[in-house]
Formats: sequence, C-alpha cells, structure tokens
Amino acid sequence: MPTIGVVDTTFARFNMGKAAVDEIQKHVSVRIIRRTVPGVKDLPVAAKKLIEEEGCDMVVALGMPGSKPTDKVCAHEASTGLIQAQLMTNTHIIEVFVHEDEARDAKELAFLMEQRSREHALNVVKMLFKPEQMIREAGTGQRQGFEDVGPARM
Ligand code: RDL
Ligand code: RDL
Ligand code: RDL
Repeated sequence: MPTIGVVDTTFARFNMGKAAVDEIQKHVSVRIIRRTVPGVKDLPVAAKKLIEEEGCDMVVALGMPGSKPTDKVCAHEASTGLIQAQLMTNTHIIEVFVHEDEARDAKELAFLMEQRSREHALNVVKMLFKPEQMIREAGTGQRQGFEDVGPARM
C-alpha cells in the first residue's frame, strides 16, 4: 500500500495538515504518516525523513509564510530546501504555502488555507493513483484555494 507523508507547522494559523489528511482519506485508502514542525524552514528535512526513513511515496508539505519581508525570505529559503529535498530523494514533495497576506482578513485566510490544503492533497492523490487525470487537466489554468483562472483562448 502506498504511503503519503503529511507535514505541517505550528506557525500556521490554520490546521492545514488535518485538512490534507481528511481530503486524502475521502478519496483513497492509503497509509498516512503525519508530522508537525515549528515553521516552514523545518519542512524540508522533515519531508526528507518521511521519504527516506518512513518510506513515503509522496509528501505534502504545508505552511504559512507571514506577511513581513523576513517571512518572505524565510519562505523562499524553505521552498529552495523543499526542491533540494525532492531532487535528493527523487520524490515529489508538494509544497502548499499560503502567504498570510494573500487574504483580506482572518476568515478569508482560514478559507484559503483549508481549500488550498485540500486541493493540493487531491493533486497528490491524482499524481499517485490517476496520473492520466492530471494529463486531462493540462493547460486548464488550475489554481488552489481561490477560483481557477481557466485556459487562455484565441
Ligand atoms: O528552525 C526554527 C525556525 O527558524 C523555523 O521554524 C522558521 O521557519 C520559523 N519562521 C521564521 O523564523 C520566520 O521569520 C517562520 C516564518 N518566518 C514564517 O513566515 N512562516 C513559518 N516559519 O512557518
Ligand atoms: O508543489 C505544489 C506547488 O507549490 C507548485 O506546483 C508551484 O509551482 C505552484 N505555483 C505557485 O505556488 C505559485 O505561487 C506556481 C506559480 N506560482 C506560478 O506562477 N506558476 C506555476 N506554479 O506553474
Ligand atoms: O494570482 C493570484 C495567486 O494565484 C498568486 O498570488 C499565487 O502565487 C498564490 N500562490 C502562492 O503564493 C503560493 O505560495 C498559490 C500557491 N502557492 C499555490 O500552491 N497555488 C495557487 N496559488 O493557486
């Protein structure tokens, strides 16, 4: 049975890992291993450990970069680390980041964090179990959280 790793943070203002786990369980019966770390910069090694030590076939890494310039730098570093961990392990780590300033208020932030977590969790399910469905969605302007933008047309 495939194993999906889910790692999130205590820094985030919404329980993103819980939403991801719930979404995966709605679609498939898989083994799920969940971890929580303090912040986004701690995600890369946690994801790498889930792959190398716990045998995860794919990982969802979720976090919330804050709105200050320092947080943006932090998020970029975390992203770079997540890409490095993917290349080192030859395994997808789907990065689910919601920047705190993408939302107008706390209510919209919670909505966005839940939706993006669920939609990327579903992407992981599709990539693992229904890759042909991803191909069907190629070029369709998918977004996670807010509305899809759709394809450009001539
Ligand atoms: O390793 C401990 C911390 O350095 C690590 O958890 C950082 O990711 C924490 N952190 C920051 O130090 C910061 O300045 C975070 C942010 N900003 C942020 O915007 N989002 C985070 N962590 O998840
Ligand atoms: O690992 C899942 C996503 O993090 C990853 O697919 C990103 O490439 C998605 N993405 C962003 O998160 C973003 O902020 C993309 C863009 N911007 C973008 O401009 N174009 C993309 N993806 O293809
Ligand atoms: O055009 C508005 C948004 O799509 C744009 O600001 C994106 O960059 C927002 N975004 C992120 O900032 C991010 O870190 C997205 C993702 N991750 C993502 O995974 N999926 C998105 N947007 O649709």
